[in-house]
Amino acid sequence: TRTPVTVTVTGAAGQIGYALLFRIASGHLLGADVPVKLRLLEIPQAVKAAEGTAMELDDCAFPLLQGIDIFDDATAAFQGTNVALLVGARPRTKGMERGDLLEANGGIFKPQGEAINAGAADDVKVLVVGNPANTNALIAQSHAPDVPAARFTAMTRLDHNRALAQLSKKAGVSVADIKKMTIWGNHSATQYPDLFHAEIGGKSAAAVVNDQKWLEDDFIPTVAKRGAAIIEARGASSAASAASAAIDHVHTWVNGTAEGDWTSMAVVSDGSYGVPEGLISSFPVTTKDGEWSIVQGLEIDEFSRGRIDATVGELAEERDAVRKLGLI
Ligand code: NAX
Repeated sequence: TRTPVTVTVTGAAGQIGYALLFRIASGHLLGADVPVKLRLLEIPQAVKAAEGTAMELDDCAFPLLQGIDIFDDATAAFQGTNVALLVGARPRTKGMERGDLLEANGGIFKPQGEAINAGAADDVKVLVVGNPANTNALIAQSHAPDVPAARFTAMTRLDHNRALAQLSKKAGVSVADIKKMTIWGNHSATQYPDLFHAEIGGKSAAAVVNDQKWLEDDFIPTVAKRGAAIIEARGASSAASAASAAIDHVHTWVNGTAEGDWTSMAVVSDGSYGVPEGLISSFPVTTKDGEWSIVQGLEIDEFSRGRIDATVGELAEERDAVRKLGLI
């Protein structure tokens, strides 16, 4: 049998945590033959609720689940962790300015970065889900100098999956027939879902659909504002779909992308496609043997260039704001 993989989940008592933990424990994160040990991090007030979720995990009698430990201290929670899912974050509340939001999250992601630096396993992989995800990942990464920057990623896989779903409906094809979808930039309303490089049956999806008005006025805003539409309909923010995307992100990172396809991950920029070095921005990436690389050599037309520049510009502003606050 394989050695167990230790997975730390923050915000474990929240709604994404509730949808995520059962799938990790049942083997969907890493594989049906990989035993897991869970370490859950919560704030003190939510530890009891996390204990309730742990009771339910016990009651599922998952054969792969080799233990659950619950913490309210980040240093302890990240001790020996191989996969860190940073879900817990400070949500924006009424009257909060962007600076306040970034500062409040800096108070969470700076110590978590330090804790990962101090105690995580050498092969640690980090996925930040908690918003503003890209910039929270940047904060954590900048406080973990001993961990390669490439190990800190943020989630745009939900946006990627939303884009697949919208395109599949429009084109009347299965999501499995769509390859090379890309989300560029920030996990925010400025993100750019790119249909020019996406393919249906080997042809550009934009050409197959051949409807620029739909692409600009319907597809892009529907994908970018889907989170708000879910809140409006469900009365609560996306949870099961976000958890499913987190599972997909890590599963792809660990197990590799398929030949002839890629995925979307927010990763530290090396300057590719004019994205300033060091920003954590979503790119088309392939993965192999547990490492990602940015797909190179794509031609970017004027329309895509404008969209990419806008979302990357927002990321640069967020970076400047957290730098000014002394958070990076
Ligand atoms: P919930 O409010 O249900 O749960 C968050 C949990 O985090 C709470 O239990 C809270 O006690 C805990 N928490 C807060 N501070 C913590 C800390 N310092 N350490 C450990 N735990 C802490 O939110 P939920 O719906 O689960 O969403 C979690 C985060 O995901 C939010 O920031 C949300 O904006 C973000 N999302 C990101 C998405 C993405 O695609 N990147 C999509 C879904 C989601 O909106």
